[in-house]
Amino acid sequence: MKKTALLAMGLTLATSIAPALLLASPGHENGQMAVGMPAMHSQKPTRTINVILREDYDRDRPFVFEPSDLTFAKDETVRLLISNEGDETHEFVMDTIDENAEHRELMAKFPEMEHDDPNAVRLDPGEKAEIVWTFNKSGTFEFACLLPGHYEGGMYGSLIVD
Ligand SMILES: [Cu+2]
Repeated sequence: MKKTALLAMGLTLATSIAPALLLASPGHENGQMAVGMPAMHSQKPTRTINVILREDYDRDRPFVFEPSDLTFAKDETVRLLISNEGDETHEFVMDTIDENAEHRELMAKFPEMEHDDPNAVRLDPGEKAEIVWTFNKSGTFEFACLLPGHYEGGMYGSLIVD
């Protein structure tokens, strides 16, 4: 009887730990990144920011984010509603400037590479997605589209948390 109880306890522990391990992505404990973290369920966004991804071929650098810069207060939780209103596939990736540069180099070598990260979305024309995010670290970061040629074509902006 005692043995069965211990075994049952062992099973409960195992099942309660497994989902947490699955959720934690490698290198980002609890999803915490330099740029912040996915909002906890208990943290409701205080505002929605619409971010539009599109092209404007009248410009020298035709790949466009609207707005072109984002500013948040430290510890703010926001809902980013990201819409691709262009004719090409685009991405929205929030990270440090260095991480984005590294990631961009990788994507230039492996254009088929897809990210499955909470800080990024890739959208086909007409698609929308949302990211609910807590900016719990201050600093100067960047949002960018890392598809080959798009960053060089103007598709990045500064993301400031202070
Ligand atoms: Cu793009």
